[in-house]
Amino acid sequence: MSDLSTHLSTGNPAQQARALRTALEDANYRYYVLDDPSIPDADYDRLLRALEALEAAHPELATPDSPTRHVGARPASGFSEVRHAIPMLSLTDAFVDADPPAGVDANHEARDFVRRVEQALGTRNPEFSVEPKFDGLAMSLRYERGVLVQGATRGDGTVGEDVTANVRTIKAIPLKLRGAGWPDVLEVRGEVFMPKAGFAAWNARMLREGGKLLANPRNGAAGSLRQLDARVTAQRPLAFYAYGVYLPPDPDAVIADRHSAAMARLRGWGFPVCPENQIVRGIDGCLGFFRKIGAERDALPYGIDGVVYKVDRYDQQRALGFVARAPRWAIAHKFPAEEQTTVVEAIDVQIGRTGAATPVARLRPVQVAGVTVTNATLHNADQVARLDVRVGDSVIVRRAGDVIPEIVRVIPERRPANARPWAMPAECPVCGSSIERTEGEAVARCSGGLVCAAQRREAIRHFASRRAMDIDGLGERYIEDLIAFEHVHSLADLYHLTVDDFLAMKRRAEERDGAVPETVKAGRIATKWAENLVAAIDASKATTLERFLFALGIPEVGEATAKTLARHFGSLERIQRADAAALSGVKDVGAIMAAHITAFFAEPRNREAIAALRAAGVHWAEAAPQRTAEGPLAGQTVVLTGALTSLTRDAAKARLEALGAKVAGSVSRKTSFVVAGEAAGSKLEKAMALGVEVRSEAQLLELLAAHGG
Ligand code: D41
Repeated sequence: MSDLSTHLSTGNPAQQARALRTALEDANYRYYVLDDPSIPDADYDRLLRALEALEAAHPELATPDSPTRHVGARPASGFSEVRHAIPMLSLTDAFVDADPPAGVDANHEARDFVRRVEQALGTRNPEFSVEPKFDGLAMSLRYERGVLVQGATRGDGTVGEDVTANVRTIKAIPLKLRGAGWPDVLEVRGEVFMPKAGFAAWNARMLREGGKLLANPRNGAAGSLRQLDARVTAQRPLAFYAYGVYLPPDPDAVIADRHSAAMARLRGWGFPVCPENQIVRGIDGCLGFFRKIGAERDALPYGIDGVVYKVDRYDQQRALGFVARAPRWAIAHKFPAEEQTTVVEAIDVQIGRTGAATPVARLRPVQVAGVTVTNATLHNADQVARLDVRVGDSVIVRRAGDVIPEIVRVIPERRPANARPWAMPAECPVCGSSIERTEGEAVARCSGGLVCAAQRREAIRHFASRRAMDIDGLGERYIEDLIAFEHVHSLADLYHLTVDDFLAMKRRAEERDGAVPETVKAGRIATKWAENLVAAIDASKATTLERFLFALGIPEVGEATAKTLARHFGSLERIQRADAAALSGVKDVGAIMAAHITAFFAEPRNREAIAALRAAGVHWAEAAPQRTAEGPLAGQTVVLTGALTSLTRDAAKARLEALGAKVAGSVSRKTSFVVAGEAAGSKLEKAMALGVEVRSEAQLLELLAAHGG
């Protein structure tokens, strides 16, 4: 902070203004270009306000390149046209062929591009600069004697719109160049975009304040730049990456002998350049980058719709030249579309473990992002009503990363005349019990409980699963067959299964699936298998209260809650006796969860099931109640997602819990932060959508180290 006070108080006003500007420019450079912030945001704001005050008191000190200009100028009456000194070219697309002819690879368009380049240059495996293709708005920035004088949209490539006032508000764009050696006139081309986190935060704020939501980050960027009042643009979280440079008026003048070296010089002058950019050789290098970025796509902080391959050497670019308005030396290799249209053939209801009735759209099979999609979840009846999806509708389906396919919207023009609105059936399609919906809850549930075969199957499957009772070797397939052939009707039945039961089940399953000849050897192997299973079931009887609680499958009670309840109450009897008020007093247990827990234990069939399990020998050590979590991270809820590289997920969980943090399986508004490992998917998306803080594996390790964990 001594630095800050020095800027504020030393020298005459002109010297003070210069010192403040330098400090602010350095802070912007460290933040946006080096991705290595040097001062806290609060200090930055203080410096900025000091400079604003100084410029207001001494208008003669204000300059067009002052960092205070990042906050926006007065409204303009419209945008004037700008003729680009050097035309802005377009990029040819190469698509992934979802259905290539026999013997042809899906990436044949990209291969053809590289082959043409190699033929024209007479070289094999030339060097390519490869870059993500940002989904934003192309921009041309003109600098004269190192000062930003104009920002223009691409328009038709020849004439664009003058959006200088808006561009000045983007802090990632330097108003003044750093360093030395830049030419008198410089045009930098790049993409203005809205990072995913900024988009999510913006929409979260709009939801709170009742403002207008942005449809997606791309529209967010385009709409923000089209604001007539730059003060509005200044509020929007926009960013910029440079991807091209020209020295007007000569289209062939260069600042280096190759594209990558030119980008490195731009970086030194203060322009953000994407850190993912790489140099590769030939088609194998290009496709390697395409696959790498494709795998990292969901975890990248900005939206991309493909990658761009550019011949790196400028002499080779010149030799290749142009076709129409597009360079022959570059191509955009686009990711397969994440959205497709198809038809809803039926809407079924699936019954889950807790009876939750989930509508599922059965779709005419369609390829989306390289995978055949036949089902899309509709979540609940409200979602069906919101979308107004009907059987027979044409719909747009979306599949992003490893996320479950979803219906984005209906195409109303293609609705058949006889399509009727969908309603949740009154009766369970599996057991015929009534489907009921509690006030204030989005889900409807089959009231059949364990009478319902679907709920029974899911409940037993859940009970035996690894994170619950962990019955080794008793996979889903066997459980289905045990239920189908009526060896198991209840949870406790699992503990009465004999070797003969398993052998009988196996025989019937083999008959059903087409008989396998019975040999003496196969018979011995089968007996050993059945003995192992019976032993595994026996071993699972010794468990813990938290596992048992989780295994019971109480609605809303996940692993983390089961653990909290077990710790808090110490015994099953105390949990059973707790009323809704006592339960709601437990950390992270809300009113709805408390109601589910009391309702579960109030149900005689559930109490009988528990008694039967204990009678069969299921047991655990009970403990004294432990009312509060302790440790430096007490009260924090953390979600781990994606692959961690330096430690296993279980190890990370154990270390966090040792420090008092709770590790939960799903993201909610109550999540303190999400740790995103490699290829993090839907949980990361959800965190960003909810505005929950996201930390990297490196930050997690720092946190653990800081607390000696
Ligand atoms: O990320 C992008 N959207 C991107 C766009 C990129 N990384 N590189 C690009 N390179 C060019 C050339 C090769 C013509 C300088 C581009 C674009 N053009 C472009 N964006 C919109 C139209 C053209």
